[in-house]
Amino acid sequence: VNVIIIGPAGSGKSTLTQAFSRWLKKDGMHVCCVNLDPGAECLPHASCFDIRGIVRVDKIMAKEGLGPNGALMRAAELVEARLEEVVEAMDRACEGSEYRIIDTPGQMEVFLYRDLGPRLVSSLDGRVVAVSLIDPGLIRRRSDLVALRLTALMVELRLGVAVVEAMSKSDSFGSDYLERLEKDLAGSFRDEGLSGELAQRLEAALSPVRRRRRIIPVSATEGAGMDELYKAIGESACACGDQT
Ligand SMILES: Nc1nc2c(ncn2[C@@H]2O[C@H](COP(=O)(O)OP(=O)(O)O)[C@@H](O)[C@H]2O)c(=O)[nH]1
Ligand SMILES: [Mg+2]
Repeated sequence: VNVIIIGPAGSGKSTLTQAFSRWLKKDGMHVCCVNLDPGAECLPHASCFDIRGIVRVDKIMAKEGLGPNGALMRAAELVEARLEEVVEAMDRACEGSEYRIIDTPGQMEVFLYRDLGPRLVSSLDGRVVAVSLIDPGLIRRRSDLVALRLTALMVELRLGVAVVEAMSKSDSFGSDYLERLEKDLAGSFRDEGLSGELAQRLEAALSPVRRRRRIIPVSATEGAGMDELYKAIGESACACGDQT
């Protein structure tokens, strides 16, 4: 199984990659972590394959005199141009592993909205499930949750893979937090003005998705929710019917 971790910058992708791989390895599973973030400064996980061996944002900044954003875009371009080679090297590095966890660039638009994500996904061997991470720190009002959940749909649309939704940093909120949020969503958004109105309409349109896909709370720092995450990934991988 290939598990692609996607989410906004700072949502906890790299930390989760490390925690989840450690949890899987505890049961003797052969796990391979892949770093696809050319801009990562230091990583919490030891990766079998690291894109920084091919392209590094800091080197591009120094060599081409670009700022961090420009250099990241340039890095994505370079990776896209050498994608075949990247996938081959990644496959070699991960040979024999049952589970491959792929950590994506800090800025998710680099992976999601450019060619990189869709092209990479279509070159992966075996089943692919994406974990769309929601950062609880970005939720100030109910319409924020609706907006953040659209990311999972965008992942489905752009990558065409099964998606599991998880909320990171569950150690920072109470155990009934998600339940309360979901209940809240059923109420009126009128107090949130124009964006509330739109959020309410989106929420109504999306409620079938919401019902089939529960948000899984996970804490990478405390190792909580890993079993549920594993189960949800397994179920999604089977549900998409690909038996390779
Ligand atoms: N409290 C808490 N903080 C976390 C957790 N996971 C990540 N963080 C913090 O969130 C920040 C961003 O994490 P990182 O994994 O680098 O995010 P990324 O940009 O999505 O890869 C770091 O300061 C982490 O220490 C968690 O489970 N609990
Ligand atoms: Mg990261």
